[in-house]
Amino acid sequence: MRRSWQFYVEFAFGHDQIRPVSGGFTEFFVAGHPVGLTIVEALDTLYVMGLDDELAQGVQWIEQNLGDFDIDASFQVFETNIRMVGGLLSGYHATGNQRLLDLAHELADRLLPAFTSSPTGIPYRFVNLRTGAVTGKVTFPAEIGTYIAEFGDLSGLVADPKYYDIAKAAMKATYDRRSDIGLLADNIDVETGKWTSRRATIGPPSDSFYEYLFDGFDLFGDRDLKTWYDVLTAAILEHQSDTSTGHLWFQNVDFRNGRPLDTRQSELASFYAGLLGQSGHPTQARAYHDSWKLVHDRYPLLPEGIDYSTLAATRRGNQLRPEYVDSAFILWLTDRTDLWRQRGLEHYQHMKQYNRVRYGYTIATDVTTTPPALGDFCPGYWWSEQMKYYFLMFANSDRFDYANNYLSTEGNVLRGLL
Ligand code: DMJ
Repeated sequence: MRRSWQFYVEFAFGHDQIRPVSGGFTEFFVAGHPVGLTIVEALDTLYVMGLDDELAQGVQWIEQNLGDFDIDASFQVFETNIRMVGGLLSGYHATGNQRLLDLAHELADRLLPAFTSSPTGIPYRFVNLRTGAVTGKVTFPAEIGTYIAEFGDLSGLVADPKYYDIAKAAMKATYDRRSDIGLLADNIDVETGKWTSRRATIGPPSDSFYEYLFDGFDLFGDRDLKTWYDVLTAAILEHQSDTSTGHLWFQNVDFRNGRPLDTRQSELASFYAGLLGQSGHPTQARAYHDSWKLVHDRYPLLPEGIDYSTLAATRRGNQLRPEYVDSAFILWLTDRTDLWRQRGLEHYQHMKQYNRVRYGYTIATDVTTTPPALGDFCPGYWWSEQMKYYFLMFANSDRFDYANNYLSTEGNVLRGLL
């Protein structure tokens, strides 16, 4: 982490992401409008690791350069929330620096038109941070329902319930449109509230909708969210579980009748093992993580997508993804079985062996070759997610409450920093 940070500072400081092979950089939200994404993502990871000089350097850059978010450009509401609002909030929890909270507050305010200008309460996908103009009227469950952790935390910190309420209303508007068998489809029109697809999936673009129903209950004790989570999860377990290969997978089905559609599974869906474990389904959690372990045994790095009937890679790259070790970390926190640390260690060792390049860690473009072919890009979440999970599993950190904590979908610690 320290080595990668130093290269980021040397070659890309203030830009959203480093290109760790060439020493270049790239922006995540809008070309020409860097917002220091890597710095914001890294703050609480630097804190738990005790990298206090690097943390101070990052906070100083924010104080000196992130004056406000008065930017005349369209930002993706979901990504801005989980990465920037969440990163600033976890940075605030780590440091107590009021400027970080003020920036999170201001940015959340600039996202609000996505919700308030929607006739259904389901947010538009993009908002111009200066003008509040919205675009993107077909959206997805994850982009509708991944706000309650950050917005709820903000509501508590600034004593204004409106952020929590607006996030919960968007989730309810989606939950209320579940099918008769209790499933959600994965595309919906913001303005009409009508589904524009029939596919139910636990992977993207639905994944973190389910995560934040449970998380909203976990963080705020909201029983409505727990009921909605339980109803949708019961339907998923009934209609989407597929053990025909001898291993547990979650098939994509028609949300109206449960008819199987295909056996494709995104790597991002591996997060679901952790969610099942957290929410009282340990048997399925173990079985689903075991299924992904089979994939991990076959490829040096997990492919972005597989067909689980054959384990063939349907998408050959790997965007330096954290989900497998995210689940291992959550499951280890849940039951402290050492198996999960072994899986985390193996994931880490493979990353060190295959993804490490001159100026940090990079994505792979093809995991089916030996060694994997690499790209030239380190995503922001790498700084917030897997580096924190690996570290916390082995560090016995005195800056993290292992018994009472909350990590967001982006790995931002919103409860449990000591
Ligand atoms: C992260 O930005 C978050 O975990 C999000 O919920 C989806 N996945 C990416 C990383 O793969």
